[in-house]
Amino acid sequence: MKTIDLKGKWHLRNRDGSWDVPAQVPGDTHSALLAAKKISDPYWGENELRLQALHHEDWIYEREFDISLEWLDEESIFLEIEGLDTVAEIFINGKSLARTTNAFIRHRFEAKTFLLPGKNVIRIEITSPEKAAEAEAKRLPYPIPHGQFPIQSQHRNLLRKTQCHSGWDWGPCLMVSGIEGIRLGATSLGRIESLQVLQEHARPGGRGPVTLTVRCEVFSPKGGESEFSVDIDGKNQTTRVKLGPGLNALTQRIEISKPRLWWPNGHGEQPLYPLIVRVAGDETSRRIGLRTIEVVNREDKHGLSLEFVVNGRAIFAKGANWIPADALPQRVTRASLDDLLSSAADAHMNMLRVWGGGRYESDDFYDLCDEKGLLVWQDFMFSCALYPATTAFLENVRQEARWQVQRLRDRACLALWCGNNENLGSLKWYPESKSNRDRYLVDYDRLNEGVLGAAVRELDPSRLFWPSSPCGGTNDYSDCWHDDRRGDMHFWSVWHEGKPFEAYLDVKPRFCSEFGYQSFPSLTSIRTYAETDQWNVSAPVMEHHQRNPGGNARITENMTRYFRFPEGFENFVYLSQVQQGLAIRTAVEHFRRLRPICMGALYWQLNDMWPVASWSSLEYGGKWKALHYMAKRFFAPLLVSAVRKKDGTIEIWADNDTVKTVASKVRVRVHDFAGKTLLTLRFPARLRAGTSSRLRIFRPSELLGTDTKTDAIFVTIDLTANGTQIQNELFLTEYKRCTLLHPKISLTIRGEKDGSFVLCLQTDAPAFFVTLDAGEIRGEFDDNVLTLLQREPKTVRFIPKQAYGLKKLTNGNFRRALTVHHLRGTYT
Ligand code: BMA
Repeated sequence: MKTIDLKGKWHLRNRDGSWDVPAQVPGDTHSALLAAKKISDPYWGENELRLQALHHEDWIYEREFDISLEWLDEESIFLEIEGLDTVAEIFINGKSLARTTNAFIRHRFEAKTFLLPGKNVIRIEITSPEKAAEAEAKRLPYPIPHGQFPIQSQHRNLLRKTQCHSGWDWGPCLMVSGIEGIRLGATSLGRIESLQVLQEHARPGGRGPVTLTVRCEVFSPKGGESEFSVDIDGKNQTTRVKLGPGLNALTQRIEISKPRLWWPNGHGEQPLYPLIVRVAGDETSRRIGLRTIEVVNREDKHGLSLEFVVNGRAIFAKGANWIPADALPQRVTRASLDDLLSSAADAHMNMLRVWGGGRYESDDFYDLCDEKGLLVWQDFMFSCALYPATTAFLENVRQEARWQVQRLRDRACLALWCGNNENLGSLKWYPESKSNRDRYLVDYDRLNEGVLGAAVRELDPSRLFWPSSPCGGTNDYSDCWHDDRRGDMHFWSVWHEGKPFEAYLDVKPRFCSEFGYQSFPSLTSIRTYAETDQWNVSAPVMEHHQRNPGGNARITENMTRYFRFPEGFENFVYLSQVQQGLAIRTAVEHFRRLRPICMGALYWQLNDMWPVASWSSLEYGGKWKALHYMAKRFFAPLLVSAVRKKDGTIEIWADNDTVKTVASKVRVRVHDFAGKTLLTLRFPARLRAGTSSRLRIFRPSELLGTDTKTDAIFVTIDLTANGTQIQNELFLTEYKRCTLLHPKISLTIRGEKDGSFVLCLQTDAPAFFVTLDAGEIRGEFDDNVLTLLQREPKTVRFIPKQAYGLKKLTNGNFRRALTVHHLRGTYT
């Protein structure tokens, strides 16, 4: 097959021609206007508000291309276009070729009769998304409501585009339009339309061979004969096939006798076998990870389980929710995705949920998840809204679902399909659906089971279609937001209902797919959107970069619950991150202790799409917040934790998420705030693989004696195994009640040959949440947010990200950029 790639330079203009700028494809309208200096940075200050008028513009993309006479001899010439966002009409040489209404479909349109030898012009007219959505709303027989966020474009649920472009409680309202991929193909014999690679494991998780069934659909304009070859694992298998006009289904089976299995991060390696299929002069490739994956969804004495089993091994899912990496799609690169996903893997995550208000991610994203062992919980792109069930809408979604399932089903990382985010629960949000639940529930079911579920059952039957997140299981239409017994749970009582962190301990989710707590991004990030005169939590720009109404007040109020109020903006920002980390640590440690009742903890949310106060652990640009450093510890394969129960007893727990039994030594120490160790207890602990175990229960008097108060001490727990030590700590009352000494922290820095810096930290009094920040210098510490004790120096390493435009980083400029914060430093 011959192809002409039409990516590259295009022209973009609005309908009246008042804007006419060069544009990139792949790319988006706003990025093109920004590059041409026609608009100001949408992320700075309150600029976003001034850009809302753009949403009423229609956009016209145009470019020229050449077609040779030889091309026109081919039987079929087609235009392939992907990620055309959203309501558009495509013209070639002034004649209308097609109309599209879905950004999530790859289209192929026959175009031969539109083309001329020599110069041709392609023009794509995109209707203003806001106007298109309004027009759809007018056509509806009854209103279909959707969630409202502070800055919101209306009726986004009527358009098949990234739902959060219309504004979210962490995202700007930038209704971008654009194109992701576009090319022409020409063939006389045929082209590959779809591929599916099924795996049969002789012994799941065992050493037996794996048989692959390669199914290929080939479209041939008029039929003919071809070779059909499959290459994998050094083998080639070729047959001769006859193609009839139209779609042809071809199959080959091929055996891999000594398979190397693909495992989620932390459980083993991620070997990927390149597979190449060639037929009818066309070629396509995949990288196949050999593994079985099941979702166990069983009634048991606790309710209904939700557990991922890979190669026969139950996996505790550790991870977070993923949102689009940038509000301006053009800015997302493979490198920026790699950076975010590497950070996820470094924090021992093994699963990400591609959340339904975003987009089906790019091939780069799934390639990287395959490589890093990050399982993907894949939502269909429907979120926090009701959706129409008109014939046209359902047909549009049917094509989308079929395309996306076919596109992603061979991915090793793909773990499950989920119908939507919170749509079931949202039936209870709107007056319309509260007063006529039947009508909206029927619509919901037509779309969800009738279209999405049906597509999965037909095209990817081995994977579970999970109806919604959260959900109590197939055929359960109840609102299970507060039900911790069944399926997956979104537990939001701590953030959205303002309950204390301890409320996490009151639930026993089977799988917690959302729970979150907000913080501010670092000063480095704040500097990219606010002048220093705005560096105040209730200044207009700081409020603008907070999309959850009441969010800044909640962060502030909670600080008064646990901490002495921090002085100054810098301390406030730092403490907001510590607070967020503590909230999520409380939840995750608890969920891991609940194993095997609970088998997954995906916090809300991994990343940000612009610089903003949010629930993310990685701020926009990828810098780690305190939470991400804490996640690296609370998601680590070995975890030791302590918890104070309501009756005052103190429990010590360990979770072994490795595949081997671990012999460990545990040391529990009680210290006063001057740093004196009042008590030391040591005991061995055998930790069975894949289990969580309670190692000890202490009555308060056993640790405190009879006259020590809870505000006079803190507890450290060290667990030593396989030559390494992990540490955790427990306060027995709120931090604000404890009289902390002012520690003097000293720091030495040594530059290493490999460009990293080794830092050694020492203190003269206990210091808590000691957090290093390298400011503008991109990179991460291998450990951070530390507890420091006298005579127990800690060494950490800073690894700069050379790939991110770093010039010369010396000891001197590293030291100058470095700041150190700790809890006692936040007040005088
Ligand atoms: C959820 C998500 C998002 C939202 C987040 C924070 O439940 O599904 O829609 O952004 O909470 O409120």
